[in-house]
Amino acid sequence: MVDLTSFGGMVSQLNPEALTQEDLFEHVLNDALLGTSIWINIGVAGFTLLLFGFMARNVGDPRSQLIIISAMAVSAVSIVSYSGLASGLTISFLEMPDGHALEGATTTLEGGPREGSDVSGTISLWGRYLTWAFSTPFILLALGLIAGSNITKIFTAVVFDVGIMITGLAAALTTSSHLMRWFWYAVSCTFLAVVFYVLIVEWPEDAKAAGTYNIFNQVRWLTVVLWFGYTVWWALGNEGAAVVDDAGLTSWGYSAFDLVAKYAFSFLVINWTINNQDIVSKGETFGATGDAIPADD
Ligand code: RET
Repeated sequence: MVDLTSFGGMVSQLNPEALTQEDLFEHVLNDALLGTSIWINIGVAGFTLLLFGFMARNVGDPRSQLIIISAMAVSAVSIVSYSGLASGLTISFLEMPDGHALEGATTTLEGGPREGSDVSGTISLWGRYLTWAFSTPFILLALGLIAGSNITKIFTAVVFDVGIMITGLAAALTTSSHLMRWFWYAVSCTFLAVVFYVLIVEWPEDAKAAGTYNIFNQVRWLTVVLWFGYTVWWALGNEGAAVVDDAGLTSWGYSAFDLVAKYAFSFLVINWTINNQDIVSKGETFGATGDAIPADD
């Protein structure tokens, strides 16, 4: 008896390894959802970089400049991140392991020399997780500096933050076992809990002492809510439980979060810093590793 499913499976289907970077580049460019989720963000990141540079052109206080540079670095990394995705350098088709909702899925190439061909797998924009390891520390540095944190807490937040992103990258790229994908995800969430501890428990106290509680409180809640959103979105998207199984829609979710978590965040931080340079550079222990206030000489 002819098994029609396996017969269907014989219809030419490309192996992800057979794809060139050009296939990926063209696919992203020609898939409307995927393409806009990437290219629009390159434009916004570039625009915000120019805007923030212009806004801060007269800031003379070095500590305020450090906060502003840190917030601007988020946009700068973002241009690199999205360019990596757009060029096809940091994206891949992945064949999901047994038990994953998209096991056996195929994707039709949207453009380029092999337009219309089916590729086995779903597309992963893993370059996002990689570059978050470079952009999100700047968000935390800006938050820590505003809160008047000591170096130890800033270091703790940044180290675990990098851990979130690298283990998130591992979760995305693991194809050996469905369980291992979620194991990496759980490790990543544990690291997130450490960062949340610093944001929710430690820094608010420091910010009260520094007289920056109002702005700190605003931007840390924006951060906590959105970072939680990224975490949930991964679980729902095509790389997680695939409740949202379309790669373009999943990507747009992250891009929408990015617009607020990066650019609205940076705008609030920079705008406040420009107008409060006196408060920003006031604390004598800012950046210190101990609690002691240096004695007067
Ligand atoms: C992943 C999946 C694994 C579990 C967790 C995640 C959290 C990601 C976060 C991303 C924040 C990104 C930002 C980017 C702006 O440049 C990696 C999605 C916990 C918190 C703010």
